[in-house]
Amino acid sequence: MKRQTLAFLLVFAATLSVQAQLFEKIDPSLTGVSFRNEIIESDSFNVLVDFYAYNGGGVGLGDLDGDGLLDLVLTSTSNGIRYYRNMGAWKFEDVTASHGLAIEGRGINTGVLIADLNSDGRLDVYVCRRYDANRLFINNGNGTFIDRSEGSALAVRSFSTMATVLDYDRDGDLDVFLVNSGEPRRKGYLNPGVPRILDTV
Ligand SMILES: [Ca+2]
Ligand SMILES: [Ca+2]
Ligand SMILES: [Ca+2]
Repeated sequence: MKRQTLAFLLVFAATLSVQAQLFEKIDPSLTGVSFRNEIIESDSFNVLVDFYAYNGGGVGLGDLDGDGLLDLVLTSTSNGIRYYRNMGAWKFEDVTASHGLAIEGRGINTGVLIADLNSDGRLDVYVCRRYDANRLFINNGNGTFIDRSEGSALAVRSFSTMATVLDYDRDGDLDVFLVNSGEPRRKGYLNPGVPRILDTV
């Protein structure tokens, strides 16, 4: 019995050892991804006045420029968003400002959705926000973006937490489902199709 127990422990330890090797932490000084989700508290913004103050940011992955490598979009509570282009070999370049994905002004960023929202074959970016409208960025086709929030039905002011997509009406394009901490708590947005997507989604 003791031998069986010892054998079990050895196998268990070996399994843990193998599992421990599955991931390796790569230092931000090597990857270039130094962005942090900072939550800057104040008298007017803290968990006592906003129950969702610690909701956190989001992580989006997708090949935004079509070079075959997954690019990275990170959002944060108090210090904006970042768009990191994947350069290969675990190197990333911050192209947020040069590629049209910066968000200025008030508001808190929460989840980020990466999906082809206008059905042109290129991934678009949708950022959920609190204290401001959600933002819709359409891919120009080369990994640069244009802010098409204004006039879009997706510029929702409902303290959104996260969005996801599904073809709810089975018409071949992606519709959006939003989860909010404000009202309405949940809501779906049907995509009317390519010709109208930039005006109303
Ligand atoms: Ca890429
Ligand atoms: Ca698109
Ligand atoms: Ca649809």
